[in-house]
Amino acid sequence: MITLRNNWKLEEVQALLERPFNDLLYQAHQIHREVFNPNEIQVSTLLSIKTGACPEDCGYCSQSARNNTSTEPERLLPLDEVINSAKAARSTGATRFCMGAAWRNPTDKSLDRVIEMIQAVRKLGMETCVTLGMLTEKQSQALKVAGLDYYNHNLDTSPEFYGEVITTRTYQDRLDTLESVRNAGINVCSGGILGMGETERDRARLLQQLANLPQHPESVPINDLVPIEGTPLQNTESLDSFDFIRMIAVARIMMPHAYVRLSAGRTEMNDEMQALCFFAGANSMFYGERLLTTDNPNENHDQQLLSRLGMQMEQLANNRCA
Ligand code: SAM
Ligand code: DTB
Ligand code: SF4
Repeated sequence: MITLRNNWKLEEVQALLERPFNDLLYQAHQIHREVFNPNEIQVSTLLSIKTGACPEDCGYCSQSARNNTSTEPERLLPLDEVINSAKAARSTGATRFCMGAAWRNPTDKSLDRVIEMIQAVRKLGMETCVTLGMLTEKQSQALKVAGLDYYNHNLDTSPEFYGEVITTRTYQDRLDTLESVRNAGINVCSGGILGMGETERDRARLLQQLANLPQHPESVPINDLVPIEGTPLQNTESLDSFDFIRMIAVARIMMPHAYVRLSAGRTEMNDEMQALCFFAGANSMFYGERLLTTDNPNENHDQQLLSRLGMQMEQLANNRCA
């Protein structure tokens, strides 16, 4: 029997993270197979629809105007380019198309253009996700009316460590955006980044924040920091692989019905590590050789990996991806 909880205490989360590795993975995997088919993985493809020149100062990001990175700023992509990318993603087997924009928040005018993109991608029979920064209640409702399936907005880290990484928007701003997305009836996609120099306590606090939201996010991306030259975090020591896998397992235990997404950082992970992440409860990933501005494993590699593991890509139940 799976019970959903929204009252996790920090000590409980820390105790889970510190369980012997095999005990933790066994516990997470049992929950995983009670709720999901453990041999299926949901795949989404990303597209950066507006790149760079972002006014925010996120210390990890290639797209902040404050960071001196090699990412070239681009204007909002024309609709036909977005449609062509979505068609290409659909032909490789992706069922969800996620569009990201380097904005603090969208203006109403730019939101109208994104809404056209959402409607066009839906017409292709794909699920839609966008990540556009902060939203007002009214903007969230407009996205819902447009038929948006998921909104991605990450808490990124613990409330305590947050200020070390981002100063231009608060943790509360992020919680407010998540609330407006939830109130509008859009599925919530929210997770974080590991390996930014945070402590284990910070990682526990991130999961506690996510799991203690009034309703668990439907999708929880766990990103391993992609260190980008020219950002304040470029030389951060990488997180131990087992600590990363532990976070996947604890996310699975705390949010049993969420899709836990093995997100950025897969190019640095070997196949065995990814297989352990799937065993620990990750059942979603980004598919296609580009994330937003950085590389992801290519489709051939991922198809081979899934085939070696006897896993399949999840199909849409309602046949929207006909
Ligand atoms: N501008 C919007 C925002 O920040 O909400 C949307 C795009 S932003 C690039 C989406 C998410 O990508 C961030 O919240 C962060 O969690 C993740 N991300 C960005 N750069 C990353 C990096 N170098 N390594 C890992 N994850 C990263
Ligand atoms: C998320 O949590 N990870 C994705 C998606 N949501 C938008 C983005 C990862 C970005 C990695 C760095 C880059 O490619 O710029
Ligand atoms: Fe801008 Fe998003 Fe990058 Fe932060 S993470 S700098 S808000 S694009």
